[in-house]
Amino acid sequence: MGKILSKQQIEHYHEQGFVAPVDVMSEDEALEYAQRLQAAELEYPAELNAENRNNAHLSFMFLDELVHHPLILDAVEDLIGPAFSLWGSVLFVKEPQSSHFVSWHQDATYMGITPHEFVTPWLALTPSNLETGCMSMIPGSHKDPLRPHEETFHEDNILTRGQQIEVIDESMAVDLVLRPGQMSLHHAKIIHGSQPNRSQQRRVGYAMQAYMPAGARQTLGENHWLPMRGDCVQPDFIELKRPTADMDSTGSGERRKANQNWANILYQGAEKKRAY
Ligand SMILES: O=C(O)CCC(=O)C(=O)O
Repeated sequence: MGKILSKQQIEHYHEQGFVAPVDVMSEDEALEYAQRLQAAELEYPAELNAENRNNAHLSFMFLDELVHHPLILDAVEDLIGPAFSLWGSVLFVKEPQSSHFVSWHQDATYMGITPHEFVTPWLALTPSNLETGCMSMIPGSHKDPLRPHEETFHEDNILTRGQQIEVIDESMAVDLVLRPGQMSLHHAKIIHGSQPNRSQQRRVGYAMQAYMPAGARQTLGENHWLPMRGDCVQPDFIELKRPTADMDSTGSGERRKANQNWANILYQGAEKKRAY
């Protein structure tokens, strides 16, 4: 038994590459966070539109709260040990009846972080199911070497390069159905993706992407980190500061810096570049 996850859940993560569902908060609490997101979108539309959903925890207090949620951090500790920091976060929003999807991919491919032992908690703020376009995983695929990804730049693909793994046995896929307030945690190398949202409601997932164990390093860009637990300091580590109020100048500056670094990393060697 870990701090929060059972022995079976921890084994499942290491064997299958993911664990779900894990209860984090009540459904009502999660829906309140979804409402806070909508209020922030109305107040600061340019800061949270479809092209600007990376690292918003550096600018918004309710997201800073989520990336520091003790239960989420306890689960992360159960999987990667007591010392870790946060690389970044992504709001994955699919509007009602929209065509946006996430192709089969492995996070470790373009993130530039080694070793490939980082973990992403994905918290559902609204229902995530077959109709709204939940994530699906190929169990055990994190144990194989990274697969080649074709860069499609498909306009409905949410990923930066529309990168996708061509040949997948989809009959193996496991769908991660989550109620608001539940999370999944997935491994850096697991093959995963998601289908469009065919429902009448928004599908909002908050990916804390990702928590890095001590010793992990960025190899394609600058080492920007938000320390979380234990000692993760390294010589060229650039510690990001937390916001003290929504859109305060500290947080906004830190977010700009982190997003620019991300764009440099995620588009390295790409033929095209999107606005995010
Ligand atoms: O939200 C989705 O549908 C996909 C998210 C994803 O690929 C990730 O969190 O790594």
